Amino acid sequence: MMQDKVVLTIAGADSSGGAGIQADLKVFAELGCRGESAVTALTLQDAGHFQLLNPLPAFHLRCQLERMENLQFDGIKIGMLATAENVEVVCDFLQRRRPHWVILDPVFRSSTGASLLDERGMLLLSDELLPLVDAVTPNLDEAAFLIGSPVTHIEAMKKCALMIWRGFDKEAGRKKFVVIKGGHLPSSNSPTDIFFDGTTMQEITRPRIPGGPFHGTGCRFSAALLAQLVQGEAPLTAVTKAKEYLTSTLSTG
Ligand code: PXL
Repeated sequence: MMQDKVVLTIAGADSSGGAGIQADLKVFAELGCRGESAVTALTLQDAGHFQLLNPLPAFHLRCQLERMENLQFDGIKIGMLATAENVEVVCDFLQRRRPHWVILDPVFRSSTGASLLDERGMLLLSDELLPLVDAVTPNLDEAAFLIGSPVTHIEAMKKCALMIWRGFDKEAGRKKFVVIKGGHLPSSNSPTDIFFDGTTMQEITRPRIPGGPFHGTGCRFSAALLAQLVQGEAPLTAVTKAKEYLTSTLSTG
């Protein structure tokens, strides 16, 4: 397969392979992109258990990114950052180099409840990093943190999408958008995600994939979304195609 688009993931390494860097690189390859990576932290985990988190020193992350000065990226995906210092490094990097698409998956906790970003990091991500990116893909808890109030139903998700969108720096030539993932909405067999790009507010409802919850779903969704965007899909189509990709890979294992 031709892999002419080059994408970078900045994220944690997952020893179980289901989330983080390992998952992102698999998705990029499956969807026809060449993936590069910069590691922010090492994790030790296996099915359902999060055992250890070792953030990398920010200097190490900075060096990894500096080594990529000569590569041309079509897109960047930002996942788990672990520390405020790593958030600062990524902000610096984006001030100097920003490809057409930068997606932020604001990872705060693992599905098993472990903290994946320190408190100052969460604030910095919200205040400094989020305005710079082109798209953000929070789940309900992450969305609630970003706006400072609970998000528990569809109308609240729409209001939240609008508030988050208003927090983006508006930049000529960039079509920024928000996707709020409703997978944790109570008792829904067909969860709804909300898409908002400043003009279109769209509900996207799909049947829940049987057999879940699945580890690393959020990582794989945002990686697939980036792959679609850099290959020229419009944002809303990219979101629906990324969801279809997830459904097909999760249901086939
Ligand atoms: O899904 C959140 C996530 C992101 N990145 C890494 C992870 C996890 C969850 O465990 O380990 C590296």
